[in-house]
Amino acid sequence: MITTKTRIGNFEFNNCIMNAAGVYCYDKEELEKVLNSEAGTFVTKTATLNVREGNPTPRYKDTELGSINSMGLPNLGFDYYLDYLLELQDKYPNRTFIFSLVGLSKEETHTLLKKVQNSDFKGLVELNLSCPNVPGKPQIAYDFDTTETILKEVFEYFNKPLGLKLPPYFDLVHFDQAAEIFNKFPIVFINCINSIGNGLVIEDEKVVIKPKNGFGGIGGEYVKPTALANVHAFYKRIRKDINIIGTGGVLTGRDVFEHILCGASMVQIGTTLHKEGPEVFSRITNELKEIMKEKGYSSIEEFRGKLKYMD
Ligand code: RRO
Repeated sequence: MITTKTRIGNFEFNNCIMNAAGVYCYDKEELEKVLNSEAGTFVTKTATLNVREGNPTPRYKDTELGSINSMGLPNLGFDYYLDYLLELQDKYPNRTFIFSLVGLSKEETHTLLKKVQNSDFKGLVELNLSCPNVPGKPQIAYDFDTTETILKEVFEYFNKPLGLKLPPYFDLVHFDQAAEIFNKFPIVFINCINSIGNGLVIEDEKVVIKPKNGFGGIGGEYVKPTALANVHAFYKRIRKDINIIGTGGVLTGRDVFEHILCGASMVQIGTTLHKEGPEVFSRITNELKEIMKEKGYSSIEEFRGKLKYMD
C-alpha cells in the first residue's frame, strides 16, 4: 500500500498536496471545492483585519510558463475566514486547516494574532511575511530586523501552532541569516516560496496586468528551480522540528516528488490549480503514487530530504 500521508507539527493529513494561498480560497464556495477534493487540506486567502477589494483588474494572468499576479490582497476580512474555520472544525474534528493572515501594519498583525489566540481555532496559522503586491508596503521577510522584531513580539503572547510564508531568497548568506532568525522561535513550519516578486510579462508591446504598470508576482513553471532551492536550503539550515511546506512550480507528480526530496513535508499548488481546477489534486496525487511505486517507496518519509549530491 502506497500512502501520501504527512504531518505538519502534531497534525496529520491524509495527503501531502493542497492549494497554495491565493488560489481557490477566497470564499467558502471555493474553499469547499478544495475541501471536497483529494487535497490533504486547504489554506485560506491571506486575511487582513478588514475586507479588501485589492488592486484594479486585470490583476492575474496565466501565461504559457506560469502566471503573473498583482491581486493586492483582496480578501473577505479576518472574521469571515475565522467563522468558517470554526464551523469546519466542529464539522470535521479530525481534520486540520490552515488560516493565512497578515496585517497591513505590525500593530494590525498583532491584533489578528491576538484574536486567533483568544479564539477556539485549533488549526495551523500561516503568517504571510511575503506579499509582494501592496503598493508602498515592502515584503516583510526581506527585512530581517523587522522579521525578528515581529516574531519576538508575537511569541510573547502567541502559543498556538504558527508557520511563516516566505518569499524566495537568492543568496546563500540570506538563507543563513533567515534560518538563524527562524531557529530562535517556536515556529511549526515555514512555507517556501511565495511568488517571485515584481516580474514583468509583456504581450503585444503591452503589460498583461494593470496594477503597478504590469509588475507582479511570478508563479508556475518559471519558479520551480528557485522554489526547490529554497526548500532545500532551509531544510539544511532549520531545526528538524520545523516542517517545510514546498510551494512553486508544481505541474506534475514529479514536481511534488522533487519538493519532497528537497525536504518538503507538504506541497502546495497555485498556478496549476488556477489553470486546471481542483481535479488537479487527484491527477497529481496519482502521478506521485506512480513514481513512488516505480521507486519502491511506500511513504513520503522514505525519501523526504534525501536529495543526492555529486561526489
Ligand atoms: O494578494 C496578492 O497580491 C498576493 C499575495 Br497576499 C501573496 O502573498 N502573493 C502573491 O503572489 N499575491
